[in-house]
Amino acid sequence: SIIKKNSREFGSVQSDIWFPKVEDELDLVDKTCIDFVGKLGNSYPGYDDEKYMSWCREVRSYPGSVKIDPPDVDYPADATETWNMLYTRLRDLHHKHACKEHREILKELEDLNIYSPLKIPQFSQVNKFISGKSKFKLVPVGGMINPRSFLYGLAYRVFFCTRYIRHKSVPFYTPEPDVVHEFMGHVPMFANEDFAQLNETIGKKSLGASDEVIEKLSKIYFYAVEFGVLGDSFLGSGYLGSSSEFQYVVDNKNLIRDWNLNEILESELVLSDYQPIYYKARDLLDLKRLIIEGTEQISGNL
Ligand code: NLE
Ligand code: FE2
Repeated sequence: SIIKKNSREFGSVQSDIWFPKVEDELDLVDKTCIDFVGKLGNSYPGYDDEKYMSWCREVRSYPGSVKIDPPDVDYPADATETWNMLYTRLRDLHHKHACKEHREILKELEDLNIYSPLKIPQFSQVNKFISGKSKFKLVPVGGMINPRSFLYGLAYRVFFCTRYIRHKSVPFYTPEPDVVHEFMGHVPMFANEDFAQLNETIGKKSLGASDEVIEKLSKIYFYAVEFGVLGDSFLGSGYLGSSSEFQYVVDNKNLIRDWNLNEILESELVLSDYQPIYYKARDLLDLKRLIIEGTEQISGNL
């Protein structure tokens, strides 16, 4: 097999598995998404709402590129109402329980009128904001892409991100990433340099990695970024965008354990229900340290 060597940006990553050598090559990753509609059939929320389904299909099919921000999405009134209702509920929970880094940036986003209960944020404005802070940027995808492609993005400070919104009939929890999950969960933290580094660290270890290492990195990402806890405040995007799971984790602190890499690597990921266990670090810097050490340990001689 051909050994591709990348000596330009990542020192000595050597692998015969394809990986992007420069940011532009991220446009070539496989962005096929998990087909929740196909999987759930007529129990998919909104299945019979033809207007909603065809609007979603159109938004999801936009072929994103790292080279240019997408044009703004035209959100129908229904979508904005769902956003408004969830934003209002979540804001209260965020105010009380989200970690201070997340709270501070959310406030800044509101002060700049990039975030508001009245309109769903647009990539153009959000990208201007976060790229000024940490050089992270959102690039549109249609749904949940495969872990390898997703992690490859993080290596270049690119966050593959959805732009449709969940259906109004089942708003409080969804297994699928949507704008509520992305904007209320993930996005604010990308303005934080330590968090950006933590993500980039996981991403860089994925470049050209074996499937086994990709699976381990995904678990670390999952328990740290999607469902992590910092001391007695909350960081995980997986519940920061879900008013029902957010309340659940706040009410069930007995489910929160100290970070434990071996346990994490042995666990099975739960993708369509509240988590049975959450892991915590002392604070963001502690989590960053745990990620650097953990990813080092599993990718060892990469
Ligand atoms: N369960 C989350 C929510 O309802 O916002 C979405 C998780 C996406 C990975
Ligand atoms: Fe997510």
